[in-house]
Amino acid sequence: MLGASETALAHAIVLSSTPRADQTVRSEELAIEIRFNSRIDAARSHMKLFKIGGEAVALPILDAASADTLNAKATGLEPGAYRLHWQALSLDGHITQGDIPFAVSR
Ligand SMILES: [Cu+2]
Repeated sequence: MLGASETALAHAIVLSSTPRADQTVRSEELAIEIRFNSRIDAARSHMKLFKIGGEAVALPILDAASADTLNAKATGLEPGAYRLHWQALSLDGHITQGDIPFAVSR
């Protein structure tokens, strides 16, 4: 079990992401990639996309180009504010999670 203090000391740290936090994207489809500082068990990790004021959609995790990334695809993006929630299991057995806010504009 993870205590609150362990969760705060996240082992899987996001190094970069598409979209970046607070980025505005203009396309209807978005190839999502989150790169971590450690190897990730993609089969036991999750992503969920929340449209602010709208519905939440679970995004299937796609086969990743490398072992330290999570990939997914968002489609049918309408203009608005979004929050991408991720939960990742790193291979050392620790679960970490976080949120990436972004916006869609035409
Ligand atoms: Cu860890």
